[in-house]
Amino acid sequence: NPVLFSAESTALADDSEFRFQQDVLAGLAKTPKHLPCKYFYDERGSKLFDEICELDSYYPTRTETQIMIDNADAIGRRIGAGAVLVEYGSGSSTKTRKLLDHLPDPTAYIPVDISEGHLLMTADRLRLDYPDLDIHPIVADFTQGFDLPEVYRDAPLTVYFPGSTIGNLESSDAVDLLGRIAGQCNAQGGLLIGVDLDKDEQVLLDAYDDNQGVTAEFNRNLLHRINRELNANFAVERFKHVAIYNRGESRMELYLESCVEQVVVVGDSQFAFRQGERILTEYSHKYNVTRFAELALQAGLGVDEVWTDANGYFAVMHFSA
Ligand code: AVJ
Repeated sequence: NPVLFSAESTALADDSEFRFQQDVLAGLAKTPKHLPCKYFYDERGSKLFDEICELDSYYPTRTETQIMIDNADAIGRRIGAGAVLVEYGSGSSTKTRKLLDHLPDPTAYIPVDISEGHLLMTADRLRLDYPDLDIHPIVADFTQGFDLPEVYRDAPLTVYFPGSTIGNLESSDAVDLLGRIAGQCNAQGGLLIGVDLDKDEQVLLDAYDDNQGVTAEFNRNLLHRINRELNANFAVERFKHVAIYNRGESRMELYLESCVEQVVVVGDSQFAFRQGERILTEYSHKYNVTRFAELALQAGLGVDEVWTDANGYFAVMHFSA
């Protein structure tokens, strides 16, 4: 029903615009200033992220994809027949195709993403290539929880959470989210998750501060989005992309650093920046397999099987509740 659908998506859009505004105003009022990384993914941000994934220096996508290809049969067997696959943060669903191609007779694919246009376009493309699969996109911020269609209640449900997006969360938030996933996947189902592993610092710095400046543009795009959607006046060229590795916390930290002392207007509010003051825009935590398994266990998920690459850069892990 097209009328019902457009009414629903308008309500969602209004609600998410309001939340975006609240989160930005609250984040810029904090010391230190902080903007949630989930807001990177407007249309332009989703495209820039896809460009990052193509960079030679950005090892996670290519490494994870290769792990999926090399172990497709074993992963398919682990997930089993007739599965409903729910993907958290599906983006362009590129890795999912490798998975779908090796699943025995999957029932449905439910991509969940915050970026509506990108999600619906991806779903349409998938429908062309997988005509027998029930494809049911859900526009949602998966960190806030969402409802699954009732029809699939009795099918084995696997949550697919690739890309090491879990690395964006601090450990208590990661445990909370893994706990909700544990509640979603039933006894015949499980969780298949991509986890980026700790590694040589220079490899990480090259991946998060690429020499073509794509990651810098991806980071600064958040300010363009705030200007456009929240009536703000960030002079975007006066903020520079900074990527540092925090060894104590095993994480990459991305910032936007003010090049000068300046005042920025966002709607009815004003925010002062000192020269060199940074806005934290993203954490990307790096784990090792044991530490991640311990974290998941706190959420009631037990590890079944782990696949990695020869360099030990990345892990794909299967868990059951
Ligand atoms: C999509 C969160 C997995 O942390 O590597 C890439 C996002 N940020 N380059 C990551 C990202 C900068 C990415 N995740």
